[in-house]
Amino acid sequence: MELANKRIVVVGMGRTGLAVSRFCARRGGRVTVSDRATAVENPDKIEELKALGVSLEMGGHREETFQNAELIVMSPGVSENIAPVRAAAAAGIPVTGEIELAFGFIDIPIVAVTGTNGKTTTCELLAAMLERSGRSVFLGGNIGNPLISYADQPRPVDVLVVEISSFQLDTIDTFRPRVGVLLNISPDHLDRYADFNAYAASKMRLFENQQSTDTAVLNAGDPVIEELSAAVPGQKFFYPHLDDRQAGASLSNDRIYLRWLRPSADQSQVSDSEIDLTHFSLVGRHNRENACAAALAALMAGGNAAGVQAAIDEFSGLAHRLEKVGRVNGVDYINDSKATNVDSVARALECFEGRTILIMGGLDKGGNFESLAQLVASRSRMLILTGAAADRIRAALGNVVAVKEAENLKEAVQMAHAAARPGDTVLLSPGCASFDKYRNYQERGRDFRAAVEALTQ
Ligand code: UMA
Repeated sequence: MELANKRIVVVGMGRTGLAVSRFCARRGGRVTVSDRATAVENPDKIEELKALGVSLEMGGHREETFQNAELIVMSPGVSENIAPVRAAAAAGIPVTGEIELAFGFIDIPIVAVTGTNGKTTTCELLAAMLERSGRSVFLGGNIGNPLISYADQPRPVDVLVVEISSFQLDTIDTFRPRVGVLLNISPDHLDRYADFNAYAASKMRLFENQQSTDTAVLNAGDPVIEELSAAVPGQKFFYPHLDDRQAGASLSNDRIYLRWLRPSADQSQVSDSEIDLTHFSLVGRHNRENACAAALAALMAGGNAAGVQAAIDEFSGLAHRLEKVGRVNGVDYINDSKATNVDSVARALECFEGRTILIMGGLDKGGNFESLAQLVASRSRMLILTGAAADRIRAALGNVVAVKEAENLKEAVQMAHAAARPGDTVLLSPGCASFDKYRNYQERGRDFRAAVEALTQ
């Protein structure tokens, strides 16, 4: 795509908007970045953009700016439904997203991972598997490192591993991953989508431009994926049950059995590999399933079984995802701040044998908290609520468990400390976004860790 001299409006000035503005301006685009906020997160970056000739429109999106554009590039956190974008699209002005824009400038095979939960862990594991197989990798996308930053300063790598959110898929047009991985689809972001079907359809767009020679790695244990996968055009590899399928992965307690097709010029050769999970340090069946998906994708993207095994043995997990941040008086404190939807709270609760004191709350994304009732009743001694969604969660779960309410996370941790008995687990698994009180889930997780550390000071 030719960007020189094009009037480009970049919508949103977060990480994506900054990277897109830089990219377009360096290619001669006449860029305006428009943000509804009056102040931005990275004021130091403003000078850099100004030096590149980028105009800044802060404190709102002006209809006229959008009508004047020849191309509009959305940040994923901004809905295409906002009025100036809708009006511009109706006037025939092209509206795209960062992933689509980046894709036009990239000619290295892309392995893309989406799903409601587990994307980041799977991407990190997959990248490690490829690296331990001797492949060089760029890891980016929704994980926090915009894909366009790779297109801006390409380095010679063998594979791009890209985490993709539904928001990012909403603005694709030709984006085509050679290997697409879909981990699961459960209700999330219902504050942005009309309903669950619209959200699920967005996730399935990962495969819409794939061809028969491309690969789709699909979770057969997810009923929504099972139903929607018939329309996937590429070669399908299912996990975590092989059944009588020709290829895919089958998971038992401590082993993954992989049957995969080695792509070759004339015909596909079937290969069998086994991966030992004895030293895999992540808890929960969902993480072993994620390992199946990562292993299949790694093998299809040029990795080998030895590299997959080495990464499985070495992987130590990620911060804010079932991360143990302390043990006080025989009680474990677990930071699962990344659990921003209801399904991820369920996965977390399933991981702990003993009783939990569960801390939930934050900004409500329209989740169905009632669906947690059985698990909370059987696994939790107490539910401590904090943040904007507290009333809705109390209404949904208040009849199955003792509920307390805390002003903030520090108070929630102190309450949990007072109520916990040795052998219990105090689990922060909010089931909500963090934006009511924090800039992001990482900040919330760090606040939780600090409150736990303060218990022993
Ligand atoms: N804004 C407007 N107008 C609006 C709404 C927002 O101007 O109507 C502005 C805000 O004032 C802010 C900017 O848009 O300045 C924020 O844009 P953004 O939310 O797209 O944030 P980025 O920093 O660009 O981060 C995005 C992803 N954020 C979202 O999808 C919400 C990051 O994923 C991603 O890491 C980053 O791009 C790089 O690719 C975060 C996320 O929460 C981790 N993702 C969701 C998830 O994983 O569930 C999808």
